[in-house]
Order: sequence, then structure tokens, then C-alpha cells
Amino acid sequence: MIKLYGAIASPYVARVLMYAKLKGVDLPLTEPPGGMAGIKSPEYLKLNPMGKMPTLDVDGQGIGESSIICDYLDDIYPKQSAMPADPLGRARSRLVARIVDLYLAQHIGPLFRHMSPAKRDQAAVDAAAAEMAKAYGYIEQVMDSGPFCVGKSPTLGDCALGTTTSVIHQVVAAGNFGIADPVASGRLATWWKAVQGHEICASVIKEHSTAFGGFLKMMAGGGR
Ligand SMILES: N[C@@H](CCC(=O)N[C@@H](CS)C(=O)NCC(=O)O)C(=O)O
Repeated sequence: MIKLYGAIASPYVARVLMYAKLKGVDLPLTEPPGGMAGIKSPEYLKLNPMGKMPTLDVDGQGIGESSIICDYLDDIYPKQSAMPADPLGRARSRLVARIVDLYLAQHIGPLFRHMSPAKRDQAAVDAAAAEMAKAYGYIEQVMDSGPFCVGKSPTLGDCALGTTTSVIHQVVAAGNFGIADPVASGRLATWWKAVQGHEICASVIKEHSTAFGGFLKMMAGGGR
């Protein structure tokens, strides 16, 4: 039996949930061993030594890392595909997810740390915004004619980029950073419109962004 541990507020958890839904796989979120705040508990770390969410529990064996979990779902449910049919398209879709992980997501943290205008290091914010714009440029180049990242249906790349873009929109708005929307024009705008118009993508992003919005409010209130 497989169980997914994590909270929907995490874009990485939302990535897996979106991917599972696109495949038609029912993968309910389950409270992790050690409780919701317990991703550093010994029980959880046995399943995922990185102590991050999500983790997939496969009969007591843990698999970490959102895209690896998606690959595993493909291996166990090969007939219900949410990947492009051709090898080049599949590589492109995975590449979008990899660019999100290696070149985009890391620049959200600096924004997060400078939410308060009074204590803001504007140079750090500007540097993060420039790196994000660069990463979106890489992604734009990797996409095909779409309207999704690769082709006419959402695949892994859309799950990764869609949830992360939603987080970026929320963080940029909450911090009132004045950073231009990175998906406001061109191919990226076409992509974002397609994601928002897709029932499954839109519903997972809505659930995720509501939860993430709650997390942002809690942080603004000084809580953790
Ligand atoms: N590369 C990982 C990233 C997972 C990740 O960073 N999850 C965050 C939540 S959004 C987390 O668990 N953070 C807790 C921590 O780092 O202590 C993946 O794709 O699953």
C-alpha cells in the first residue's frame, strides 16, 4: 500500500498530488509518522533521511524527492500516463522540473527572508529576482509550442512549474517587492493561462495556494 506524507501548503507535495491526479491515481495525503510537525522525527527520517516533504511510503519503505516519487508512480501505473508520448517530449518535461529544482526554487528563499520592507536588503531581493527571470528564460527555451510545457496536456513539468509559480506569485505579492510577474507575457503567459484553465491543475493549485497563503499569514504574524 502506498501513502503520501506531507502538507498541501508545500509546492513539492502539491506537485506530486497534481501529477497523481493527472494520472487518475488516488493518493490521499496522510499525516506522517511523528505527526504533521514531525518531519524531523526519527520515524520520518528513517523513511526520508533529508527530512523534507513529500515522502511516499511504500509498505514501510520511504521514497523522497517529489519528481522521483512521480517517476515511481509512472513505474507502478504505467498505463495511466501524464507524460508526453515521445522521448524528446518526456526529456523536455523532466528538464522543466529539473530547472525548477536547480535554478528557480532556490531564489524564493531570499525573498522570504526579506518580506519586511523595514529590514529588507534590496540588493539581495534584486539579485533573487534577476536569477528567477533567468531561470524562467531557460524554461521558456525548453518548452515546445504548447500550450502546456510540452504539448497539449499537462505533464510533470507543468506540475513542478505550476505549483512553484503559484508560490512565487504569492510571495512577490505578499512582500510587495515590485517584481514583475515572470509569466506575464509571451510563451510563459500562454502556458500559465493553459494551466489555470485546466480543471485538475487549477484545483490543485487553488488548494495549495490557499494553504500556502495561510502559512504566509502565520509567518507575517511572527509564528512558525
Ligand atoms: N527537492 C525536494 C524539496 C522538498 C522540500 O524542500 N520540502 C520543504 C517544504 S516546501 C520541506 O520539507 N522543508 C522542511 C525542511 O527543509 O526542513 C523535493 O522535490 O521533494
